[in-house]
Amino acid sequence: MSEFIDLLNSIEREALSAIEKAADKNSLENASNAFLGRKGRLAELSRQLGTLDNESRPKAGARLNEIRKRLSDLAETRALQLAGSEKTFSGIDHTLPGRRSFVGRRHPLLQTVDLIVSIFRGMGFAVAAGPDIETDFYNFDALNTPEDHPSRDLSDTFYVEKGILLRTHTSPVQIRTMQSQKPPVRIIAPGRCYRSDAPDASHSPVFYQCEGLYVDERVTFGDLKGVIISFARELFGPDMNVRFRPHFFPFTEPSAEYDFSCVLCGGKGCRVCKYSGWLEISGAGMVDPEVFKAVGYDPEKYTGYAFGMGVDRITMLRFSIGDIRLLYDNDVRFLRQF
Ligand code: 2NL
Repeated sequence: MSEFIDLLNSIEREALSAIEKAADKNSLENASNAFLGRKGRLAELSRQLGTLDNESRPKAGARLNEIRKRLSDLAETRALQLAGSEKTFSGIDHTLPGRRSFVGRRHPLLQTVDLIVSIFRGMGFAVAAGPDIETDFYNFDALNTPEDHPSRDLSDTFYVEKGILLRTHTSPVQIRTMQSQKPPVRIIAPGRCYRSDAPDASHSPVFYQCEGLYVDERVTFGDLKGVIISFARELFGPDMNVRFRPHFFPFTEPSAEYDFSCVLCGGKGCRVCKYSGWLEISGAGMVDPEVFKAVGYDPEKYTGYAFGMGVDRITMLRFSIGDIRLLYDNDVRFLRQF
């Protein structure tokens, strides 16, 4: 009798260790089958119970059942452990929330360029473009700018080498367009410009400008005023007023600077317009006959107007941005707001 119990005990130890050591589903199944299966060690011992005497049989049977229970519990626990470690091994926790993807957007300056372009397209203007690196002919000479004009100085203009520079306005685009096509020409030229300015709240060495040009027979200053007023009202609303003040530019005659009524106070006077009710936008005028000569247009036959505007200034007014440098820092915490 005790021999049989000893045998049971040793098989139990053997089985416990085999199940414990099983490192994957397959070896666990093999160990379970070897001891608990229909043709396994316990089944074999169960059959041998019949050879025991009537007194020993119930005790041995109870012990056998106890072992069977213990082993199948352990096999179950081990199977769950192995299933758990397999999940970790896959490296993916399907219950984690997803990562939010970063959605970019158009830069506020280019949003303003798009808006300006769409307004002028609506008035029949085409969009022209040209190189950022220019010659002094296209940037200055063709625009009737004197050889000794201060804007040509090294302190005002970035030179790449003698006679080659970063354009200080987009006028060269208009000169190139006039050289390559006959009137009528009705274009706007938006783009990046460069001036050797120390950066502060209202100056950046890189900035965006949009110029406009209309050349045909019998174009007048009245046409210019009409286009600028329509633009102002489409941009900032129907209550907008525009004011022209006499000025001088080498490339236009007569020339004017133009102001919009203050976007913030509507003309009543506030801090933004320095209590004048007006905001200076840029300059405009009738194209100087000298410019027409430089591009091969007959100044007796054609007249035209040209105007400029600062895209940065307009962007700052649209979005109430107080410092131009914010537009060039490319801090996403700032850019995300527009
Ligand atoms: C400003 C405003 C202006 C022009 C730009 C222009 C272009 C050609 C011919 C004549 Cl091709 N004029 N552009 C005209 C008036 C003003 O820009 O404040 N500039 C310093």
